[in-house]
Amino acid sequence: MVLPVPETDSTFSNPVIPGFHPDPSICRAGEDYYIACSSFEYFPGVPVFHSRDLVHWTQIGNALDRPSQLRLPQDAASSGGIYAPTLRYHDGRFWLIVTNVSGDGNLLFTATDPAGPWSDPIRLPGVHGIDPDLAWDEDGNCWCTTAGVGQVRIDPHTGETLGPPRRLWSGTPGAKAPEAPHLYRIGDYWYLLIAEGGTERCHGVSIARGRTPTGPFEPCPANPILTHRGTDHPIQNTGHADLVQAPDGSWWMVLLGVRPGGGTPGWHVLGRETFLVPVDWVDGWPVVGALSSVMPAPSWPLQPPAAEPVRDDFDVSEPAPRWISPRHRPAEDCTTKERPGWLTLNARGGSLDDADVTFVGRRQQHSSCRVRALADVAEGRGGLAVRLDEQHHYEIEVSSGEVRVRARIGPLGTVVAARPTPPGPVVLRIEVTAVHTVDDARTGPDQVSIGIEEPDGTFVELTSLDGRYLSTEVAGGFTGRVIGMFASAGSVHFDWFDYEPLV
Ligand code: 6LW
Repeated sequence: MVLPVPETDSTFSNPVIPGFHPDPSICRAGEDYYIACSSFEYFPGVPVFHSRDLVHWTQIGNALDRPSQLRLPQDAASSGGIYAPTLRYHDGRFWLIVTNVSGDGNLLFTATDPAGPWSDPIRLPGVHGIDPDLAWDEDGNCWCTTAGVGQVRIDPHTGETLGPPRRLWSGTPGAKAPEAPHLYRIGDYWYLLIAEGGTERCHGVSIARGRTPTGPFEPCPANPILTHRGTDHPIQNTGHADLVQAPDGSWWMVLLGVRPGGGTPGWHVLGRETFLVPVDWVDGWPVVGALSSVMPAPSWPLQPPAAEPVRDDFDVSEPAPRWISPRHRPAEDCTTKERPGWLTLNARGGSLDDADVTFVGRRQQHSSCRVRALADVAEGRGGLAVRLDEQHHYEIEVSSGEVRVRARIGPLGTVVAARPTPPGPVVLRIEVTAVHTVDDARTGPDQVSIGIEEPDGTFVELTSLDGRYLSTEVAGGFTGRVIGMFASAGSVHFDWFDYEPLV
């Protein structure tokens, strides 16, 4: 696991958006940059970030925060739901196009403020495939390009397709899964950027160019212009990129990558994260800079935001945009209105093994972190959990009188520790510690220590579990760990939730 290196005034640290933030799409409006990422089965969906320096990003909302925008049925699979977005700024408006693979297919949204509200969806029944892209030509035609690299002209105001679909490019011969297309008019050419090789260790970025938005396109002789396939680079699975030009004329690429820990090939637990790398242009082709965890800073001053507070004390009317839930989150299930200053979770009935669990969590963004929460279970049962999906999660569950730790790994789910606990609110703790012994192939990426705190703050560990079983290499899927609170019966009230990065 490559550990983040604190930035200096001449460097920045990758990933620029750590944690489960895959398939980044970027646009610029004046001096402001925005990124949108995939969100799969989670509600609200499509996190939107803002930056003024390309390096520091702050989540300003979720584009899909209403059921009328994001319909995820209970049978929506984990890693189903919302696939890759494209975010663009055109004609003074923001445009977002995504695919809901568990519902309505390709959907288009607009907003005047990317922080929201975003519109209700414009459906695109004539656009097939995932990873839809939007590009406008000088005549005002809007071209929608999709994975496999098909294309159709659309009316972005109605969703109507205008004209027949066409195939633009099949990618590099022998490379599978040409996807994540983005079309740009740069200089005298139209450039078609794609990912290929699949989103695992063979992932890469390739590009082609043509004189019109519909081609024909000639592949770049240097394809793939970015890949870490076949290397032991600490950042792997690099692909699914998007390009943006800064006000000073320089070009930059955002892309997804993973940071496996625990030796080679390693296990990644934070999902596919968003990275930034500079791009030069040579003979009309992009040349991507070397991607690493420490990068030379851009030429402009960096504008780091205030550090995120460790504690969320729920003294708010609505949960912050970082809080997400599987599939949906009726307001009455997760509210700060029942007990002001507390977050109340009203159990819908399912456990973490079920699709309808009442769970609200935030993405784990650091390889080592300490999570604590004060839970009052006088009216129910629940606690803290590290979740990848319904078949991969560790949790500490407390009810009046007993606390227990349960682990679910694939088909196996079992209580691994239990002890009596006195009545009354209790502080629960999950502490994730990255293991840095990279030469011990038997060592997973991290250890997950789970327990409670005595009234004097003394930590009583109930058990410590191997983190490799909550990794994508074990569980599969497109997401990453989400750590949060759950209720499995009745009502559970949380006074505060701490997320403290340790590394
Ligand atoms: C996405 C595809 C991909 O639609 O994985 O990494 C899929 N790229 O482009 C889900 O993230």
